[in-house]
Parts: sequence; structure tokens; C-alpha cells
Amino acid sequence: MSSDALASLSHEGRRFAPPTELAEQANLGEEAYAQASADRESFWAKQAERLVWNQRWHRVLNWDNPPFAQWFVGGKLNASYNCVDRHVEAGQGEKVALHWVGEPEGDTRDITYAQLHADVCRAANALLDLGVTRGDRVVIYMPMIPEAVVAMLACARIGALHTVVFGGFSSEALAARIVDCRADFVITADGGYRRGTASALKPAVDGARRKAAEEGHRVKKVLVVRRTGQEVAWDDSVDTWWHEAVNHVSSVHEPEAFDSEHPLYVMYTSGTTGNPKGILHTTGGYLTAAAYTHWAIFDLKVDTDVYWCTADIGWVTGHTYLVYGPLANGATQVLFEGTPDSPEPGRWWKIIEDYKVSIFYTAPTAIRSFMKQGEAIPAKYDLSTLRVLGSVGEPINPEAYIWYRRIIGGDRAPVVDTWWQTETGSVMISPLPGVTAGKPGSAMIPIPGIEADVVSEAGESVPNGSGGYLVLTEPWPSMLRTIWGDNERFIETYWSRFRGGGVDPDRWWYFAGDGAKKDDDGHLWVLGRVDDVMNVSGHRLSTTEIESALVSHPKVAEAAVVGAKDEDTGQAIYAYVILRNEAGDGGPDILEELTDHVRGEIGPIAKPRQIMIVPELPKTRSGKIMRRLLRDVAEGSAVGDTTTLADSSIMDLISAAQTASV
Ligand code: 6R9
Repeated sequence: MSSDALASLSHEGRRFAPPTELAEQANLGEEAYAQASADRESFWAKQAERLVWNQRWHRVLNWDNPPFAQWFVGGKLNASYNCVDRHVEAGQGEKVALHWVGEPEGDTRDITYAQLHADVCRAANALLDLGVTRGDRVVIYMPMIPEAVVAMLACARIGALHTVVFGGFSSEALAARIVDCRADFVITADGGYRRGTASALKPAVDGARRKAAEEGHRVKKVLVVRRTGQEVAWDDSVDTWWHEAVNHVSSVHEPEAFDSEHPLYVMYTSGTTGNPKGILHTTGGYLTAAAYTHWAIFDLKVDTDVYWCTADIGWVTGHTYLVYGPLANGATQVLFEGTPDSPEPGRWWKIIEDYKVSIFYTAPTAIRSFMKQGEAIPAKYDLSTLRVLGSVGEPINPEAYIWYRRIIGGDRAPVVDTWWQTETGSVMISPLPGVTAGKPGSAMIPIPGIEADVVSEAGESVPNGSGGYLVLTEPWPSMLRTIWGDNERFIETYWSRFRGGGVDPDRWWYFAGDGAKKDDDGHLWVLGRVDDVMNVSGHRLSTTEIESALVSHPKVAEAAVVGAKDEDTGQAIYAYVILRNEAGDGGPDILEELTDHVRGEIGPIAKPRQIMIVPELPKTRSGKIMRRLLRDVAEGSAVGDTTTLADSSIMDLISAAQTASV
């Protein structure tokens, strides 16, 4: 969103007060803000009591060696026990944990907490049999089936770290992640269903295994769930069927208590360089924040609510708000394998009607695509059970917010616009549904327990009415602990930007990479990334990552990628490519060839909207590509200031190339 658009947005005058009934019975009231800021550590210690600890911590926070934090020091617990066993022990075994809805219509399963418990125990025993031990990394590359959740919890149960890789990523991207975290084990499926057809997953794992081996890393075992029944290549020395492995073992497994700081998982996300970063989350603090935020922000009433988060488990939202938060809280939720509009455009609304979903959490990009289809489709379904609506992944524009609230929420259910990141582990800035009078488009203020600010280039808090950089000014329990294997990069990426400064030489502020604005009331409006990270349909992609993919094609000499504003997907990818001399004009299929290449290197989500072959790229005298100018061209707006270009005639050539290719 441009800052002009934002300036007009933040004058958005509409406000929506919480419904009285919700406000009167809200889980968290207004007073929580003051309590948390008066004594943040006690506040968080109280939240940690939501969990069962085998040994209580002796110190809430150790921040003696910033930015390396330890939360609930000395505490011991098991995340899987907290998500499953304890609910069964509390007499909730017959309660449904997952209403699983498969993509083929009618392919559904209700899984109770007792069944989930037995499944997780079996899977834990099967992993132990395969040779997985605590501290090992297990890559999970699966469709949205219950076994994916079971696999994650089984890893957590035995102290192995899971690294879930989104099923839409290519074999190359999968290999890069396997190699980076040196994963010896992979859990996958033969395939999954998408829009009525079975698509394969196992071949990508086979390819990734070969590629990893070329780089000197050997995957020892691959566990394969049979989902579609399609033919798969099989290597007896490595591959094992999931059903065989879990049928041969006991459904009894005693969970071991791990240190609060024991690593729970690594989740890869795009940064400003070509290599994705492995974000490390640990156990006690992460699970505390997952449970607390899921309870507070969605006002979870655990005995009556049916919750549904539409995120894929391949993203952090799927980790915190599909697996760890809801299950730690003992909630009943929907897990859906398919896409929103298959086999018919009302599929999601049908699921809400069928399961009487009361809390719904999705992304603005989905809401915008429903808006396009019109009001008539959701109007056919009974959505009256919905009482809280969540949004995540990118800024929600006021029109989408209003539509979501009015058409899906019956002008009754509040919208909570939740700002957070893979790195923050849980929601940081959001309205509270029973407290906040929400403004369409604003994430409002940090939740109780979190401290954030918007600061200037020089690191000074900006006054209301001004914009700047979004920072988190105090440590929080679910903060990333480091980048896997790279403490230096961790410090450099997140903590060096606003380190010290004139204000306080000892301060450690986390810089999130987003720009934001405080409106006249001090409410926050997140503007989007200020770095080279793009947000396409709520998915993070780095320009450099796609540039590297393009440059790895033999015909490409140089590439520059920008994210340009797009009505549907938030941003869309535009690539400018210079071909090598020997490639001539690249041949008639060059654009398709390059598109397929990017798809192969990263995955379909990274496919550029448009690729332009250009003779030169706009560069400064020091050789830095001026992406800002390329963005202007892609957005069709007037090209900005070109005075710092080494050769200013280049922009004319590029604009001409763009016009020719449209
Ligand atoms: C949870 C998740 C993080 C980036 C973040 C920001 C954008 C997420 C947002 C939002 C505005 C919101 N973002 N939620 N921007 N309003 N409510 O999406 O994690 O994939 O790591 O992306 O997404 O730019 O920095 P992740």
C-alpha cells in the first residue's frame, strides 16, 4: 500500500464497538493492558500456568545476554502432552479435536482427543523405531491431512524438531531446506488432492533426496502416508509406509519432559537474501504465547466454540493457530484439505454451516477473492454461528474488512486484524474482540504483554499522525531464539537496525521489517515490508530468492524482481531479465521457459505475473539495482526520480519493453 493510500485510510472514521454480549463475557478485559504493563513478567508467568509443567521455572525471563532470550528458565514440560494427553486425562477424551474435511466431498473424519492421543503415541513410537532421537530434525512435506498434525505432535513428543515445508514448494526448495537443517528424516504422502485431482508429493521428496545427496547430505529415512493411492517410486532401503510403521507399534508412549528452552521447530521463511532463514522456536515460551493469544484474541470459549483457521500447516499460522494454540487449549476445530472454491465457490461457507463454526481465521487475499464472486454465494448458507472473525498475513483494506464483517459476520461478529510474523511466533498487535472498538484496516494496539512502537530512521518514537518503522521494544515468550545455525545473521537481521542509538545504548529492539503509521489516536496501521520481501497472497517471498532462481537459468545474465501492487493478491511478482549474449533473443518460448524454471526452483507461488526481457537494468553509479523505478513501471505509474541512475536513458528502454509485452 502506498503511503498516500494510507494517509487517506488512516482517516477512516468508522469504528465498530464489540457486541454487548461478547464484551460482557470477554475472556480478557480492558484491565489486562494495565496489569501486563505494570508487571510484564508476572503477567506472562500467569499465562504460563495455562500449561502443565512437570517442573516449574525458577526465573520467568533471562535477558542477560540479549538478543538471546530464555523464558521460564528451569521449567520442564512436553508440548505434545499439553496438546493431547492432558485433555484426555481431564475427561475430554470423547471431545472432537479435529473435524477433518478432505478435498473430495464426503471424505471426512472426526477425530477425538482420545483418538488423537493414540495416533500421536503410535507415531512417536514409529519415529523412535526409525531411529529418530531428540534434537534430530524431521522435515514434514504433507497435504492437509490429520497425519500432518499427528506427525508434528509426534516429533514434539520425542523432542525432535519438525520443519514443515509447504506442499506447494518445489523439490529444489525442499532440498535446500533439508540440507540447511541437515534433516535425516522426511515425512510425506504419496500425494494430496487439489481441485478434484490427485497431485503427487513423493516424487518431489525423491528428487530432493537426490539433490541433497549431491550436496553431501544423505536423508536416512522417508515415511510415506498413503493418501491418494497413486503409483510411487520406492526405495526399500529408505522408504517406509506410514500405515505399516504405525500399525506395528504400541499406542502407549510416555512423554518425556523437556527443558522449557528445548527446540520445538524450525520454520523457513523468506528474508532479504536468497537463502531462506530457518526460524527457531523453543518449547515453553512458544506454547505459552500460542495458548494465551489463541484464547484471548479469539475469545475462545472452549466448551462451545468451533474454531477454523484456513492456513496451511506449511506456514507459521498453521503452526500456532492450527496446531499448538487450539490444541493446547483443548479446542474443537475444523481442518480442511482443499481450496476455497472447489468443487463450488461456496465450499468454505458450506463447511461453516455444516460444522457450526463460531470462530473463523483467514487471510485478506481470500476475502478479496470472495468479494469478487459477490454476496449471493455466501448468502445461500447459514453463517449465523460465527461470532469472531480473524484476519492475518497482510494489511486488510477497509473495503475487505467491511465486506468480511457485513457479509460473513452478519454485521455482528467483530473482525480481529492480527499482525505478527514467523519470527514473533504468535500475534503481537491486534484488537481484543470484547474490548476494542475496531477501525477497518488498523491492527490497533499491541495485545497485553507485548510492547511495540513506531520509530523514525534515527530510532525515535514518532508522534501520532506519523509513520516509520515498526519495532518490538521488549522481549516476549514466543520470540524466535535464533536463525538455525547462524547467530550472527540473527543479530544482524533483527537486532542491529535500532541498536543503541542516542537514546539508550543498552536497548535491544526487534525490527520487524515492516513500516507502520500511528494515527491521531495512536492506533497502528501496518503498511507492509520496507525491505526486499514481497507479500503475495499473504505468502512471504524475497525478491533475491526469485532473482537467484532466474539467474540459475543458462540463458539469463541478470535479473531484477519487484513486487508491484495488485488488487487481488496484495502484491504480484514482476521480473526484468537480461539474457546472455549467446542466448540471442532466447527463442520463441523464452518467457514460458523462464516461468517454468522459477516454478521448478521454488514452486508455483513464486511464478512471476510478468517477465520482461530488457536490454539493461536501472542501476546507480555504485551498481545497485533501483527496484523502486522498476516497481513504478510495473505499477504503470509515473517513473520517479532517475537522477541517481548511471544512465538515465535506460528507463525509457525498459518502459518501452514493458509496453510492448503487455
Ligand atoms: C503470520 C504471518 C509476516 C509478514 C509481516 C507483514 C505481513 C502479517 C499482517 C501483516 C499487515 C497484518 N503481515 N499479518 N501486515 N497486517 N495483520 O503472516 O507470518 O508469513 O512470516 O509474514 O506478513 O508484512 O512482516 P509471515
